[in-house]
Amino acid sequence: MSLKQTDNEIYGLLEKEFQYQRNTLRLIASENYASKAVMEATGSVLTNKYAEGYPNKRYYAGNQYVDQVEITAIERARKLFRVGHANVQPHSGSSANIAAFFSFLEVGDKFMGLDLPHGGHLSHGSPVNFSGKWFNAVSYGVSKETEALDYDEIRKRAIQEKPKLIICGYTAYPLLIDFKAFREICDEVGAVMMADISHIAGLIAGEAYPSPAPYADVITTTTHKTLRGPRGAIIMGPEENAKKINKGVFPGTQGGPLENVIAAKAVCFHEAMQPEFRVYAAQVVKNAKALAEELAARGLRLVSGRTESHLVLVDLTPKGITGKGAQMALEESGIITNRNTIPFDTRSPFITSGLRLGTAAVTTRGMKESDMEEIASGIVKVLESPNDSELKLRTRKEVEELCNRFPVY
Ligand code: DSN
Repeated sequence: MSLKQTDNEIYGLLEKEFQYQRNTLRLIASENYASKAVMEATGSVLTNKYAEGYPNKRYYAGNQYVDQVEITAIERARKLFRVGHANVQPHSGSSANIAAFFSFLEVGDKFMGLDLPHGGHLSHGSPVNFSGKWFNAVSYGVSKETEALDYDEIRKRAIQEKPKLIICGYTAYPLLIDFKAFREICDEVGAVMMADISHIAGLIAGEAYPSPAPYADVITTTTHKTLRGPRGAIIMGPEENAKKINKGVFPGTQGGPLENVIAAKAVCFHEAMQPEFRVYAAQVVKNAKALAEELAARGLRLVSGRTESHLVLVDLTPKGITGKGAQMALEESGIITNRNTIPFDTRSPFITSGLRLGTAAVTTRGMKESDMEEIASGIVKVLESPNDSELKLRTRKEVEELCNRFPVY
């Protein structure tokens, strides 16, 4: 029986979400629209199969097709990211990061990551997360003046702290990362170099952003952000780290892999190898740059002053509105964003002084630089009058018109 016949309640909610995703502007930097092919693989019969272990070394019988799917995903990930080894089993970005830590660290070991309000991720050492509870996490920050990474300061901090592992790759950092500089710092202090490329994986695959592959000992990434695949993650690294990485995932931190999602990861890697994906990745960055310029021209202050990636971080302090207030007013206008801390934020992560915007999803819809002008204009008008109900209604209608010009699915 179909979902509609079996469970009309959930069917109805999925229908509503489908229309909502179609008719709103999705500017959350970590979201995208996966292809129908990716969703078909995610909803496939592989959801029925247990496959603990690895291809040709499973703990359950009946994996002849599952093995072929997982091997295909591994081979495609290796080719796409030009790495010696790929483990495609992690369920999520945080699961991948837990596994990476367990591959290279013992509980209690010291590691260093970017501070959360400066753009780091929860799993990069936040005291409320496993990474900060089970490990001795120390942090580095961005420069107060430039709001960019200061590699001399990071080096000094690494020499002082002597961490066993250093993470680069972030959640809310708009500029390019100098992966070679991190390699040099890691070599100087004898640390493992871990790159979490969750946000920028699609840009790296499409050659619109430099790759850490020549430098990093271990690379983690989600597959659903700029890479436009299913919700999930992978871990990569040079061939010599294959055993360590695999043990960190299974049996270290996970049981049965989600082979349906692994099939969808394989589909997404195939899509990302096509020439049109390269065009897509370049357009994501062009759109983010255009959006940043238009927002700045309309008086918003950009953290780090600009973007070199898919995301734009806005400091709302001069506008006298909080991140939470801005997120709500924009949501009421059909513009979906997320509040975000900014470096040296004086507000809590629940309120925040910043707003994070990303162009991966709107670029998938086919939008270009000129459309970013329209989006920036709508955003700024709402932020200037967040309590104007008529303006929000009008903006919502304009958003729907824009979305109708760029349909998804
Ligand atoms: N929640 C993701 C993001 O939005 O960046 C990171 O896990």
